[in-house]
Amino acid sequence: MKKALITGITGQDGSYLTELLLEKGYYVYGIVRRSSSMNRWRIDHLVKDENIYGNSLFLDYADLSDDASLRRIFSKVNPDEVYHLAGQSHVALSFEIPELTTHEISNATVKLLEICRDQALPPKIYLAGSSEIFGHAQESIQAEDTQYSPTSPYGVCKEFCVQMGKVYRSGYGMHVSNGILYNHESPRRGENFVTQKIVRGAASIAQGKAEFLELGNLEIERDWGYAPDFVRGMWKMLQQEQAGDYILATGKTHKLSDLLQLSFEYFGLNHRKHVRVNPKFVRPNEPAYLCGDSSKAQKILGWKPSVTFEQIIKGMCEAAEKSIQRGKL
Ligand code: G4F
Repeated sequence: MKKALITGITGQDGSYLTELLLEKGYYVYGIVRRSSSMNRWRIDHLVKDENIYGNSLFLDYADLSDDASLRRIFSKVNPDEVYHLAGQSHVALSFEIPELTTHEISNATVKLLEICRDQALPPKIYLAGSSEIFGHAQESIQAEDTQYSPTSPYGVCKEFCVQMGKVYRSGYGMHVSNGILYNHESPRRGENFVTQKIVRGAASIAQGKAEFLELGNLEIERDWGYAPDFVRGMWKMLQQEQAGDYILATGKTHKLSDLLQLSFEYFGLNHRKHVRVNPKFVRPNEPAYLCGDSSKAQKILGWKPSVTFEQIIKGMCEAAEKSIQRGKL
């Protein structure tokens, strides 16, 4: 049985990846931060399952800013594969806290790469890159060789990690793959990302708990995919003999107004009557449009997206409706 170590196991991608790896018969080790408030709801069903937790799934306290705790876990686990998903993941927030973003994304990645390099048998490594590295790209559809032109501290840090991944791959012959992922959503998406904010905002308005939803830039267009599809791509990258950089994207974009229309209509509402712009949610700078070409992943990994944008948003609306029924929204 292979052993996988996941940083960021409690996040959207970490939770789906854990399910996938457990299905595939892995031992999964997750690194969790010690904190006064438990934020493990995405993996709660696995932790509460006695057949899983303690048998094939293990959680260890460590922190990416704490060298000793990380090294201890590596000595204990000796992982075959490392999926590095942790770090500040909110683009808008990176303008507010650029230093912490740099620390959590860039420094932490170098630290992890160095620890992996020190292992007797360095594990295969997945690094979570982002379409934000393309920023104001010249090409309307970006591929792996499109020039990077990030527009946010987050994008710059992610470019740094992608470049570092290449350096460790070419310099030390390590198996480091960069996943350059476009937006990917699911019912487990955090509430401060626009899909979940809109779905839950519409649900609140439908219940009479609010009258308006305040958003930032309404003129954007994004390539939104489905998170469980994307974690399949991460795993496939580490099953290749050669490491590489891969874009995971659907190749189809939608406007924010499409997202608003689908979500509000699901709850029987007209979004035009309930949405207003609040400048506090407008970012200082950002790409208006991002669309990815995943031909390389399709050809080499045999990866392709399986769920449409409409299905993703419907699934998120259904999940919000269930939360309402359980009195949780
Ligand atoms: O949902 P978002 O916050 O995601 P964003 O910034 O694109 O980042 C996500 O996808 C990246 C991959 O491309 C990841 F690397 C990153 O970690 C994260 O998962 O915003 C999507 C779009 C933006 O253009 C934003 O300006 O929606 C626009 N938007 C408009 N009003 C808003 C809002 N976004 C948020 N979060 N909140 C708003 O009120």
